[in-house]
Amino acid sequence: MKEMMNKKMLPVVGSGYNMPSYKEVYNTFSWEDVEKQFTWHETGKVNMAYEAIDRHIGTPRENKVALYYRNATRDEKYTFADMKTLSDKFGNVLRKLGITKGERVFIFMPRSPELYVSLLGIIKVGAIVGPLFEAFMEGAVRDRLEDSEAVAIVTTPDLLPRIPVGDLPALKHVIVVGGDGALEAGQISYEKEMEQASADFEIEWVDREDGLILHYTSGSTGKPKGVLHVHNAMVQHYQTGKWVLDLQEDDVYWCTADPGWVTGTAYGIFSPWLNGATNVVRGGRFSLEDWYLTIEKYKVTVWYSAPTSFRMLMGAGDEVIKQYNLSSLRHVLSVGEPLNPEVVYWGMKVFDKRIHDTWWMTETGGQLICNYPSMPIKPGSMGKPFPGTVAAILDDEGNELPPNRMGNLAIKAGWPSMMRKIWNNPSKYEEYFRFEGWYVSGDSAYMDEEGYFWFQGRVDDVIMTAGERVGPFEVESKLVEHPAVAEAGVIGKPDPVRGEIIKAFIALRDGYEASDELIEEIRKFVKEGFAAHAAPREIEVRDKLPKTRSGKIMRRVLKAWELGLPTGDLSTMED
Ligand code: 6R9
Repeated sequence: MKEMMNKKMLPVVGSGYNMPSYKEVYNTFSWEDVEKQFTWHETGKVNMAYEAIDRHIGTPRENKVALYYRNATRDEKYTFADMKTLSDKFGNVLRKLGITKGERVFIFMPRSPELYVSLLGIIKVGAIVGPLFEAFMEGAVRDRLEDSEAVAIVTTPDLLPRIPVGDLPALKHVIVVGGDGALEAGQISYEKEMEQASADFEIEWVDREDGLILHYTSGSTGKPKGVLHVHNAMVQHYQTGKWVLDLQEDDVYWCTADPGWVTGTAYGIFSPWLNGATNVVRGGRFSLEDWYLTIEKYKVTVWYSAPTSFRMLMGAGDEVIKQYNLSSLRHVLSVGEPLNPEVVYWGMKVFDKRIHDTWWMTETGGQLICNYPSMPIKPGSMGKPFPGTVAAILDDEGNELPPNRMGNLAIKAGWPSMMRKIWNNPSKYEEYFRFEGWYVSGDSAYMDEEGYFWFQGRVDDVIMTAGERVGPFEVESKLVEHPAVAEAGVIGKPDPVRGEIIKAFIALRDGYEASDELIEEIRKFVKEGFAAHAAPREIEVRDKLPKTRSGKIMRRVLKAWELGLPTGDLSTMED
């Protein structure tokens, strides 16, 4: 099967990247050299918000735009100086409420400048910030606030009904952004407090190992896990911003992720601002035209998005792209799910850019396996480990496997942005480190002879059919190469003879109708173009596939549907 994978290389395009050749730095790089660039290396006084914002004050970046914000009704910009003043003020608002270091303060609202100001202010008082997707319903909000014993939450009037205040004894303050409705006892107006707050603020210096952010992530069973990251993560956010995002002084950077997802904080806030980059934030749902318009309007140069979005753009056809001027784009990246080779080739065709895949997880806090702009890439591969980190494929006993063998993707423990705990759940944390010295990701992958890593699926998604191990991703990638297929999710369905058979759920592109002939044609397409044993025996057409808010196809939900089993925690599923 592996031999069937497309191993075509795409060479480096352009020059002048921050990162020299990968080979050159892999063996010489040290995280300690990165740390030395921060003053806290000597003073011991750390705060992420200081490094991301305040540090630029008094430098030529002071009046540079830190944040461009736009939604249906607002169009605004904020300099680094503005962000400092506003977050200092919000820090004072929180201090007045008595909020102190280590307490958990949540944010539950749509993307807006106030969200970013709040997040920085929370960090400035040394509290731990917990960002939530605005689409969470009451149960999801309750689980997270209860588990973390949050003392305050910043939200909007629309979302207030979804916060079960009465059930949350630890929750003392509800800060409401916008709206002129009457506030109830315990509710505080953001605008009123900000108006009165002084901009004279003394930041809370913390230890590099102190808590910074709590991201809840769903597993396949049980309640969501609270993944805790610490201020030290900045070392990774800073350096990956240099070498992976390739942020340079004049860049206008757009990360499309919501801060409810780790990508929207690590790479939507910390990494770009640590590097002093101009950050674009767009509010509202995905819209084809508005996405291209955003790139055109701000002359976005570096664009970080997810396969699901790229596939939607691809599915809409190339005509629409011609109506926009996207020539500002210099560097394009993807994360969250495997990036199908088809999408990479499409990117070459329509943007004349390689789309650089990056692999990492909520738990890893930062990018770990990437395609670097200064490195030849192989479409379909996640790339190579970031300098300073070691990745390997382990068997189920923890032994390292040779190239081309599928197994557990693991990272040598100890990179700067690694999670420091699972809130209230030490045994869950330890499960990740069950093989001495390794963090076991739960992803299944293999490494080729040249050290490129190839994603196969979550370990529990890998299919065993007639004695062959099949990674669902390879089959999905072949399926979306067919002109009629917009999206595909592939699962193993129990079968008395073959162990499992391959079943595909697909959504069709606009203009295609489901029919027996079309299904048979798609099956043949995979069989002949990829591998006979990997052709789905069953193909079912659906209007939409179940996806997380970050765009991941939820194979476990497909499987539960198929087997008529409970679907588990669905709080992160898209509507
Ligand atoms: C950042 C983020 C983590 C899981 C991870 C893997 C999948 C992420 C990927 C990828 C293939 C990539 N994933 N990036 N799979 N290629 N480039 O996504 O965090 O939401 O915690 O998800 O996402 O399965 O284990 P998170």
